[in-house]
Amino acid sequence: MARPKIALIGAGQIGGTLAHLAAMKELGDVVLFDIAEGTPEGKSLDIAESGPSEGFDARLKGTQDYADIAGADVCIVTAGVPRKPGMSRDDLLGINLKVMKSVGEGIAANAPDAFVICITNPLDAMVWALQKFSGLPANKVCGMAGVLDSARFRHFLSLEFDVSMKDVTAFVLGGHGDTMVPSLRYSTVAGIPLPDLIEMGWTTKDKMDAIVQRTRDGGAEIVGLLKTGSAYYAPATSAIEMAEAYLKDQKRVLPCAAYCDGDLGVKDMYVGVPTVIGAGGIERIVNIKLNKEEQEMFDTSVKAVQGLVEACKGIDTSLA
Ligand code: A3D
Repeated sequence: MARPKIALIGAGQIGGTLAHLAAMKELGDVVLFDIAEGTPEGKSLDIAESGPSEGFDARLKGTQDYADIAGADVCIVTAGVPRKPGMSRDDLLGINLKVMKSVGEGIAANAPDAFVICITNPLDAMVWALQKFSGLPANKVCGMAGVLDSARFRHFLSLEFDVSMKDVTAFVLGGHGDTMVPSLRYSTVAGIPLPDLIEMGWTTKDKMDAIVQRTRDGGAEIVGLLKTGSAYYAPATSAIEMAEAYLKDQKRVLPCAAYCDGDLGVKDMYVGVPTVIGAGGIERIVNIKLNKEEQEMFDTSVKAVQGLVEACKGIDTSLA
């Protein structure tokens, strides 16, 4: 059986890291696409030359031609511009919307059967636009954010409790922005929910609130440290987790920006919700029950995403 084909649209910081991870994990052959001449070719060759030492079998190709992504099984989209210090994700809207149009058309023409994972910010609005521009089925187009936000939350929790992060599960819902909803009730250490751990004296509500806020600010913390560009190791790793779930039909339960058509009360929008990812793409949305406080936070987050979607419709009338 031929190896799967993974197309990476955007060969910048995240794109290059995705290519390296996909090759090292032997998920398939990799095509790196970018408009910047030489960048995808150079990164592909560099990564391919790490193969003999690492011992992986994967072909890598860099290109400026969409024809090279033909028949891709997975497309991961990072094309666009990232944040600089002082910028919010939403400041990227106008520039990245135009990029989504060309990427959507390129995927539709060359890889219409692919599972598409968007990473470009502002995430929830960009994945919505990408699905509209590409016309691919909504269950085959999703956005990576929840896996990353949950990973950040899990990392901070594992430090707070001094336990392995393997035993920490966490859920972050809503839009990928300042209004995201890290859920204490649905986050656990070995199955013990965080509110119980507060009662057991393992931590305090104040410390949990601080960790929730640090999770919300997780992207900005890294932008502030790097000064040029935004996070890329953890974002790439998170998207690879989703791609692997699809390629290996793992039926992983992962939070991601999925198309909601009435799910969790959200209509015709992409927003972060728990999903099941397998060979069918987004096979299911897990319609969890939110309590009053969580619902209010989720509604605020959905409203923020709705504002960005309306802004997209204002910029590109074909989306209205
Ligand atoms: P960067 O290193 O600048 O790479 C972006 C690449 O896109 C560059 O190589 C550009 O040449 C290329 N590009 C620009 N326009 C096009 C086009 N029309 N077609 C093809 N390629 C194009 O950025 P990065 O890799 O650090 O980040 C990529 C995106 O991911 C940004 O929008 C970030 O804001 C976003 N991001 C999202 C998350 C989430 O959790 C959702 C996390 C981190 C970054």
